[in-house]
Amino acid sequence: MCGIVGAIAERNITAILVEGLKRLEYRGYDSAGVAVLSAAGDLQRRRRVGKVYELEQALASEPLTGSLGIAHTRWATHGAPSERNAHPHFSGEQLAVVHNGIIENHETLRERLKGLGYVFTSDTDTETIVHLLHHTLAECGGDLTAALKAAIPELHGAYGLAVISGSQPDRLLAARSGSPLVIGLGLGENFLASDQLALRQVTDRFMYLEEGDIAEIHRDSVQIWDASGAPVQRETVQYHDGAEAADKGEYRHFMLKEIHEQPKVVQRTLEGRLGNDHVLVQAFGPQAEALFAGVRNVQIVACGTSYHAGMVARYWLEELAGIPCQIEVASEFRYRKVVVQPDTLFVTISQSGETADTLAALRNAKQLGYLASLAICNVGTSSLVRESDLTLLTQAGPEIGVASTKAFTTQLVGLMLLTLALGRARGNLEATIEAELVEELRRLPTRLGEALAMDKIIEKVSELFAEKHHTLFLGRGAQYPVAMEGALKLKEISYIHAEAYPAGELKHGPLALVDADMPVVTVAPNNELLEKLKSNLQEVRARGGELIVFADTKAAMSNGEGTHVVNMPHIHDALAPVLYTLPLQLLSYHVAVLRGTDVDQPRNLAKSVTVE
Ligand code: HGA
Repeated sequence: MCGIVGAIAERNITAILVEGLKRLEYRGYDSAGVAVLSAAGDLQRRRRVGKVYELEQALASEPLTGSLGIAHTRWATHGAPSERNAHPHFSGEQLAVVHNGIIENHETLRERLKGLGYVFTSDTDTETIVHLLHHTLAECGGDLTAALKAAIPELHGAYGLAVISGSQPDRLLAARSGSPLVIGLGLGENFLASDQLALRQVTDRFMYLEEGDIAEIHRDSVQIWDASGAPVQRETVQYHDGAEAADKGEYRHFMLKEIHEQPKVVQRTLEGRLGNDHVLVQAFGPQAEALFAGVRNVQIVACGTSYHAGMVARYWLEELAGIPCQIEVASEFRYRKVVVQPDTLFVTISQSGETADTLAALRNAKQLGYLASLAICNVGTSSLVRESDLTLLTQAGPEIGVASTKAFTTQLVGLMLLTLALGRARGNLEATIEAELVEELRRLPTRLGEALAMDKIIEKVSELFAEKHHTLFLGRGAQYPVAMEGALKLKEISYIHAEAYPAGELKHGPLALVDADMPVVTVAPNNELLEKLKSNLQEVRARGGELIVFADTKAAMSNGEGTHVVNMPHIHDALAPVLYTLPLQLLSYHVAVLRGTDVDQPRNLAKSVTVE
């Protein structure tokens, strides 16, 4: 989290930095700041608490002009969101740093630097970096690049760094370990950012830094050293589309736009991956075919929404592919001793591919003897993808809304492809069933479009929630994780307390909470669990609870007193988790709009969780 932008050019770069920050605001937004070196050689900064808009206002009344600068939008980890803690941090009058990540040995460094006479003006871990660099600079005869190289080994933890100095105005320095950084290449000017999205306004050519890289960026050249200190070339990638992703278009919020993109991006995720009647296993990488035949177990590790996608996949993998599957949240998995079953495929799921806990879990897993690792991820250039043996890229396109929507449904599609590919490779999936599901997958985008057409009805239903403080979400089987995802969406953007339960658990405790002030949301596809689910719903009605049921048209459920049924298009049971996610996303969205919350950037959260 946190967003970094840097620029070195001939023209004034302040507006470019601020525009870049706006596009990165999804990564963190409790405060923002910018430092620019003026033509006269003064390093000046503006910092503000709040969103980038506040910084923009400050710059309107007190402008900064210069052709070298760095900027930052923050999501605090060390020290409260305040102006003094906002980046850039300075040491002396000539040196400025912005940082994404966490310096774990910041206390030791702080004590040491204080002992050397440095005075700290913030509570951040980041300030130790800039003073350490300042101190090292003297030892390196004023050579900023040499000083950065010498200081880096002393930093323990994760960082993406951008550094500028008034004493060496010809360079912008960058270093990456654990937090993504990309260089944007211009003509006679170059840029730096946490995400290429920030720089699409100025260039379409990018160079991604690898773990351990240090870069010296000049106006017309870039030099990179890898983790061993050896000079390296990184590939230049050119993009031809995708710039529009940072635009809301006709929609009021990015989240709504992204919800409505789902038929299109699910279609894209399927493209090139389906044969006539089977999944093309090569979609997972050249070694997939050979590897999948030997997979006897699957371990999935993920966080948040991606974890819910993994939970759905467990039902699929065991039921359709006959493969035992375990799933765990990455922040737990990475810190416990696990027993690895022989021939286990280790699967990670992440939208950004930079999720710190998931990445750490993958790195641990590599030491533990798993058969191979597979990343299901939305960003092809991410660390997770680069460090995994196999990859399936979801084709959701950039997701800006902090609450994940299209990333989740495309992950589900990727996981269904995996289920079918593994089921066949293991000889556990009948060819006719695979062919039927492939056909259903082809129809899925149309079904999703039909589900989105229920928007007006769902908007009306959302009024039931506007004044409520608590809700329950119920589901059975693979719909239980869908209920969990529905509850998470509502929490994230409307701040209503929401809990999900497998419907059969209701009577074991949560039923005690049900009364007229606690709406109960249920997803009810037309499967063999439907009758049992209907009994659970009776249990709720008998306690005066108000029910909102998203039900298959064939489930024969109808409106009644205290029961609001929204009929959903009929769909094959195996794909119901994808379809039933959509009405729950729309419900949360409309409730949040009614309550007037910040839908795209909910409080206390950030996109792409690159800190632990
Ligand atoms: N640790 C730094 C940067 C935080 C960060 O990267 N958040 O995503 C701080 O607290 O300012």
